[in-house]
Amino acid sequence: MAKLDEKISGIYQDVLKRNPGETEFHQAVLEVLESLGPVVVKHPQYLERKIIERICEPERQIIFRVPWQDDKGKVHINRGFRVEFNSSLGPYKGGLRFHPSVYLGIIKFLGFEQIFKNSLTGMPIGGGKGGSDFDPKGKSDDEVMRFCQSFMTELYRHLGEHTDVPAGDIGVGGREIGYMFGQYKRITNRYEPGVLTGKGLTWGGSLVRTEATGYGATFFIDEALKVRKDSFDGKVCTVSGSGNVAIYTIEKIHQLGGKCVACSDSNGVIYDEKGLDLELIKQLKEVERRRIEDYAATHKHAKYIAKGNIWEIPCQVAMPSATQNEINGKDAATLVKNGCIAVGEGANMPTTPEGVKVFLDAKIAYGPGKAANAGGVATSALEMQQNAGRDSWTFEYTEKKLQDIMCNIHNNCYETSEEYGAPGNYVLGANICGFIKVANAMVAHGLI
Ligand code: NDP
Ligand code: 2IT
Repeated sequence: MAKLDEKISGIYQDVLKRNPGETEFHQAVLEVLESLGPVVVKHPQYLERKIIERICEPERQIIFRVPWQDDKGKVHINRGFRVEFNSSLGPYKGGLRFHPSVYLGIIKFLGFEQIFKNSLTGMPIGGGKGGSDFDPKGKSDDEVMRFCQSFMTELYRHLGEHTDVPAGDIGVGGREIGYMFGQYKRITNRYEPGVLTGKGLTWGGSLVRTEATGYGATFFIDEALKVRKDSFDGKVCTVSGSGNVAIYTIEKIHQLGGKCVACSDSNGVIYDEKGLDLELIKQLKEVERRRIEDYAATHKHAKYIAKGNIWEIPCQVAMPSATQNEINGKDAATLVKNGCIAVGEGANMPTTPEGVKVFLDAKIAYGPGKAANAGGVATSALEMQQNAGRDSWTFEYTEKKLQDIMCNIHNNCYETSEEYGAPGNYVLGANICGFIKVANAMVAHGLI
């Protein structure tokens, strides 16, 4: 990977010093800063106006106590976060993650990535992220509801359709958005669909939002394959995770003629040589909230590999769709050795810096998360558009808009990579293209 430009290196050292212990945030910042050397040569005013320093410092960080009671009446205290990172292109926009591993460093890495991702969508949205170290696993519906109500009892005062608009992420889907929307409405006495996205279809949600991230990541890689005069048709694919993003990645790959043979959860991997039975996965994960291991109970020919490593299964296209740093340098080398020609990141920052280097050196079609998974937040912006116009669009119309957005993101990243002398390097393309738009808006808005 490129070395840090001398002028930028000092900025990075400052980020390390000012944000001790936040390793995921450091990683996300370094990856963007490594792309910016040639940009500050072309645009010296970014250094003069200290744009990079300002972009690395969230505009506002909110940390709060979330007390709730379980079904037995026992009291629990979790920590809630909302990091409002950058509002130069629009209201803060980004998901909420509920997972026991959540701490400030995770929310900041996600919020930082979100700034550039949202810029790439071409929609008027700034960057933010939030969440909690609450673990929804094994909790009853009522417990999840009480937690969401308590979380929103603090968060509501920071939200607004022109201020900050959260959505889902790991551990937050339609159920949680519903409970949070209900509590927002109750506290404020206002029916304001514009304060959250990922809503239910009968109360302000948009068709295609559920499918959007997975579909979008697949559209992105489809475009990258087209550049190489190739397609998904007949390709063997693996998709990590078995949540929202993974499920709709599998669905779109199958629609485009590919065959997904493996998916996973944090306990293990399912390998089905015949191609995954998506209806079964949806029933297990979306309806019954069970573990992926149960797939093999119905489909005896499939193999469940407890604690397995999905990246050891040979594939031509890999779509990491679970969590950060799930592909290390060794996994990346295994994928390339086994004939993988494309990697599309449905998850945020799923590849470690060592892994990214392997993919770039091998010159495979590698779509980094902030470009490849931008379809989710882009469709959230389409939901906001429909809410503002009190409108609702058809599935076909909305999906076509998503596809056009992903095609544009792909082309803009590709053209930027060419302009900066590294054609096909989507990491460079996405970082530079996402950054410049935000930087120009910040210059225009003055020193704030
Ligand atoms: P879900 O909660 O629906 O699913 C998450 C999946 O990833 C589950 O299968 C889960 O397994 C697995 N997973 C989560 N954390 C870990 C971990 N620490 N180790 C191993 N496996 C893990 O979340 P989403 O599908 O919404 O999100 C997946 C990824 O996509 C995340 O990186 C998210 O930031 C990103 N993303 C999501 C968007 C969206 O619109 N939802 C938009 C853009 C990006 P288990 O059940 O065992 O925990
Ligand atoms: O990482 C992401 O882009 C998301 N979790 C979706 C954010 C959103 O506001 O739809």
